[in-house]
Amino acid sequence: MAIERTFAMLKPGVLSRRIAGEIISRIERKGFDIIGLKIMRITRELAEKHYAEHIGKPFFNELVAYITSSPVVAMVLEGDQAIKILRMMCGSTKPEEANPGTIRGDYAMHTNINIIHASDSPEAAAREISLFFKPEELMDWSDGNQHWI
Ligand code: 3AN
Repeated sequence: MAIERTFAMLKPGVLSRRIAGEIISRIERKGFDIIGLKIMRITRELAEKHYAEHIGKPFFNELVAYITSSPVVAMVLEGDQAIKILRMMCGSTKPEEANPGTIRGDYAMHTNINIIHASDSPEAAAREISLFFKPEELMDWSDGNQHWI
């Protein structure tokens, strides 16, 4: 087993569409432990840090404007190979390439508003978790079901 933590974010629009519960439900059913969860409004400063790798790209300003435009749901998820498995569940960045059954494949039409973010590497996960959550906001818990997941 390789227990990992990953950062996930339901982007602006998800709360307005009333689909946050459905998406979180998929994540829970898969078997992830939700160890951090909050609704927040991302500041421009945080957006620029989070998307630092995209500074200078043609879509950067639009991306920051979008991600700061209304509240997001930020999460820290834990589980065996959590980073890779959550990325698989999200599907490809471009919704037209995301398979049906993935979150983007089922809920998104446009790359610039592709509804969910998930860390793409252990380094990104560590960086993003510390950007969005204080250590005391993360809760380790065990329900005795791990044997079945
Ligand atoms: P992913 O979110 O799948 O890791 P990244 O890191 O390449 O994809 O892109 C981060 C975010 O930037 C995407 N989720 C999307 O919102 C936006 N984005 C990426 N590529 C484009 C693009 N070509 N046009 C508009 N927005 C984009």
